Amino acid sequence: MSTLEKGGPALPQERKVVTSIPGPKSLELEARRGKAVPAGVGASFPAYVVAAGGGIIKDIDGNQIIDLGSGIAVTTVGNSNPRVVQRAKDQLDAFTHTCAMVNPYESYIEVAEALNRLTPGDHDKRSVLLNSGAEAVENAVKIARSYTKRDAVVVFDHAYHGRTNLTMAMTAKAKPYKTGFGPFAGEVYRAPMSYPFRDNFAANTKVSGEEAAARVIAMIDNQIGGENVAAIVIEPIQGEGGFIVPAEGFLLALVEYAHANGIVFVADEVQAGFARTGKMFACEWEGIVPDLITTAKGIAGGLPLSAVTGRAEIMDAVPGGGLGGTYGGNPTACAAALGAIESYEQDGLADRALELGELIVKRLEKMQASHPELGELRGRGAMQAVEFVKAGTMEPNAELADKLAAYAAERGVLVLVTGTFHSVIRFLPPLSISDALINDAFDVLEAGLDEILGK
Ligand code: PLZ
Repeated sequence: MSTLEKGGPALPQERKVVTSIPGPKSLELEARRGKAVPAGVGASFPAYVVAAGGGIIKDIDGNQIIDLGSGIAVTTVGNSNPRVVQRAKDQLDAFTHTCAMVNPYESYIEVAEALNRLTPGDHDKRSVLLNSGAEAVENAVKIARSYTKRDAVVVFDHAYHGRTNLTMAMTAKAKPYKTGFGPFAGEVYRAPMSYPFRDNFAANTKVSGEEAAARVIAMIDNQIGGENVAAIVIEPIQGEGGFIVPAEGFLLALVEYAHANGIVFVADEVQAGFARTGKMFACEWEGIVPDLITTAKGIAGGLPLSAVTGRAEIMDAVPGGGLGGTYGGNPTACAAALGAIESYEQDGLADRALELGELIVKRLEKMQASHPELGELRGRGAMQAVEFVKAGTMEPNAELADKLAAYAAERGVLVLVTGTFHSVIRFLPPLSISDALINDAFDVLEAGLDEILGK
């Protein structure tokens, strides 16, 4: 058992199903939740948690569930990672809050320094700390607008950037994120994404990264004018959109266009960042150096923290007092982040992400060999997904994704369904999970697929 698995609640690293899932105690809590919490707050796997660590989530009924979601890509270093917990506990004993905008403290600077060091590019950088991914994206746009003195923001099909008013406008999918919540912030323009599976299937040819970028550039030139664009904001691998990995060269061509036109290039690494893809940041796979990078989720091992990191001259364009917030860079979240970053760097987590990715892909390829409904396998490292289609077509198969996720849930395996067409199952295990648990989970998924589709 590795140090990471031993961390936190030291749960036995095995799947155990002792009741139906959700069990009776979880169902009781679900009923209570329905009377206390608004219907708009969903819960896709309503087994109520009492402990989690390694690759296991233990629920209130005593079931032990294999975690292939990491709380949506957050507990990358493992739940209750010992380095995170120790530092957070020490901080809680020292002080809980002063407000970094009133009485600052060293850990805020340490986190900023670590982000400046770890993000791509060796130019002079600054980082501002915030609370959520959406808040980081909002601030990146504020900073880009302040620096460029321009308004327009370019985002992409299938993008997800958050649930605040500006980030809703930037997010692509109407239901459940936008419908009924308008009017949305203005000056947000959507460009076509490079989506190799669908681009190439439809055209029955290969749309290169450069060609896909040319579609975007034509759209910007024709509909906005490059000189009016403050920022191009893109997830280097789209998360909620379905783990869409753009064609090689797409991101680089956009960075070059941005720089030729005085546009700030923003990489939203909220979901793909922090060793998840086998490199500290997903941008590194494409050899690009963004001007600004937004991070959150994996940054602090489960505590709420986010950041915008970027070129000093851009970040410093906002006058004093223009950035901040009561809780931004909360001391306990900063302490946790320092523990998480230590774990990424000292526990070889990027390499572990690659190993896990290889294992997952091997298992998925085996399933794909007998089931053409697995339209495409894609991702990098421990950020992998399968897009389900009706066999031999590119018609999304949301029903199959849902059925398989439900089959897995009943047997104690948590997977998350995602994608614009709700037809993608994504695999985001904590990097503290064992190979044995991955194999056990995929045995369940394989049997599920055979049962649902007929072998
Ligand atoms: N940018 C790339 O993935 C959050 C949201 C799930 P917050 N993704 C999970 C849901 O249904 O709310 C996300 C992301 C990318 C920004 C965000 C927003 O991060 O911390 O949820 O605000």
